[in-house]
Amino acid sequence: MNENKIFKLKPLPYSYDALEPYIDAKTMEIHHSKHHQAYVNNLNKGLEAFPQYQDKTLIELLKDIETLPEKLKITLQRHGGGTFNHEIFFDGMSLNNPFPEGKLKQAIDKEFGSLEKFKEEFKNASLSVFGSGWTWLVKDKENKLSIIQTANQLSPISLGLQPVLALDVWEHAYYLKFQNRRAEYIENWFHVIDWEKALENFIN
Ligand code: MN3
Repeated sequence: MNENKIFKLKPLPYSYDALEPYIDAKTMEIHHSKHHQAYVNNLNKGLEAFPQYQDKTLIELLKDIETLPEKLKITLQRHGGGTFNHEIFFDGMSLNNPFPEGKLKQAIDKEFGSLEKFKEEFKNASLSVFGSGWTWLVKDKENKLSIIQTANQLSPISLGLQPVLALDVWEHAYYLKFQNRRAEYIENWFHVIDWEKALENFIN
């Protein structure tokens, strides 16, 4: 494969320990350098046999997933989604922007009633993901917000939805620190949502 066509692991915009004490450095290191890297590697491997698709961006491939040859479609569902979803998740965390503002705050108040009610609904959705998957705050083409779950690594992009916030609820995202206590992981994640990044996702 041409060097330029190879997808690369997106670096974290902060250090592994930047989200302590809410998300621990060891989890962040393994999650990013092992799990996320493996999705990127497998995406590149899966694309090797399809040179005619190597000029496309990851978002284009995920959007057009239904038009892809079956084998490539599976690669995109698993490893393309895995690559993209983790970028949204990791880029969406910091300790710097703890409250929603502007248009996103208005949209959350309109759709859910308040930030607290949004959190309650998001938490319940995250607790009820069965098996491995994700919880998302997404917007549709009319800018309407909703909370959805996706199984495994299916990306909202492939459903025609724009991700605003992503929470990884695969056990690898929290097991080292929280073991089976997913509720505690979710509560801690609320402290590290980067609401400015979420606003950027919402208005773009
Ligand atoms: Mn993960």
